[in-house]
Amino acid sequence: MNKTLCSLFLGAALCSLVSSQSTSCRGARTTQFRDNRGVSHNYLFSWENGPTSNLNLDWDGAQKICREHCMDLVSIETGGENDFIKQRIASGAVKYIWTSGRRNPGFDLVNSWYWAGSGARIGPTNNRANGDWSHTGGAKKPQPDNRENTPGDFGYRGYEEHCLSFLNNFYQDGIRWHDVACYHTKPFVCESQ
Ligand SMILES: [Ca+2]
Repeated sequence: MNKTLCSLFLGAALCSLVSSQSTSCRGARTTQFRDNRGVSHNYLFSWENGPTSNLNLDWDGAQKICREHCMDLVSIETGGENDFIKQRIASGAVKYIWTSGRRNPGFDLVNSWYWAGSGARIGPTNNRANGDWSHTGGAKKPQPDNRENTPGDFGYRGYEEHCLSFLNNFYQDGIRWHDVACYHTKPFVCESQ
């Protein structure tokens, strides 16, 4: 609600209370990172920001919190940005995080990945140079493997793995990208575009 409408319907005092409680777009602890192209974006690491420090959310819930801060889940655009995110995961000893990476359910594992935050496509996943996919996972297959939706694979539950997470050395593979079913709850990283 904008200020004028708010005053009209709620009165100035209540209006100012409402506005002080909608902390959207300000108040969150963010960090700026400037990539090698000279582009700067702000990042919110859920575990470093007081009100979100203990939150583990599914992908939709995490994206909703980012939106409330006028951000999106993080989209990786450069190797430097990828390293920056990984360093923060390592220094916070965070087990895993959500990014904005997505694949539409039912679409193929190779050509259908994109960043929901920036709208950019992720290159074909069968070229290992496109991104930071792990060489392994719960079923000992290179990522993305859609393991939870692959009958016979370890941990099969019939859910598509169509969200992109960094896992922190889960499979002795360092901090790497994995396709994960979106219902899992995790800390998250938001980014302002
Ligand atoms: Ca997987």
